[in-house]
Amino acid sequence: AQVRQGWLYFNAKLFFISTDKKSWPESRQECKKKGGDLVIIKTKEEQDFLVQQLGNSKAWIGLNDKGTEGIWKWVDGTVLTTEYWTPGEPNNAGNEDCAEIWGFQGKEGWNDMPCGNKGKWICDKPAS
Ligand code: 2F8
Ligand code: CA
Repeated sequence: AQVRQGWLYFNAKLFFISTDKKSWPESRQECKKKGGDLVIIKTKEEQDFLVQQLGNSKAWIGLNDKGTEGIWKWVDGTVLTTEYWTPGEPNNAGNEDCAEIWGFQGKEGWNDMPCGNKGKWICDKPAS
């Protein structure tokens, strides 16, 4: 992908994958500081692109069910339509209200995790 100041250009959006690790709320703040937000994934193309970029790692995405258990919402307030959970997820294994994306081979997809856990994160913003 084309790189612009640390952001990756793909399908009219810019994506930033951190190397630092932070909680989900802290990760979201970092994205906002850079003029974006945690990533919203609505197409298979974007999902596959991010899995490819992650390689054998994982990162927070802009999806949570903090408001109502089991009702997953994107950071822009929209509800889930197309879902890319990894098989067996979300399992709320110990109060898991925030979502991450796995690039792990054979387990590609989303997983719910405790929001306070520290992980890498992915931001997006419009390319225009
Ligand atoms: O096996 C999937 C399962 O793996 C971990 O729990 C053992 C994850 N939790 C943490 O890493 C804290 C779960 O979210 C995940 O569902
Ligand atoms: Ca889980």
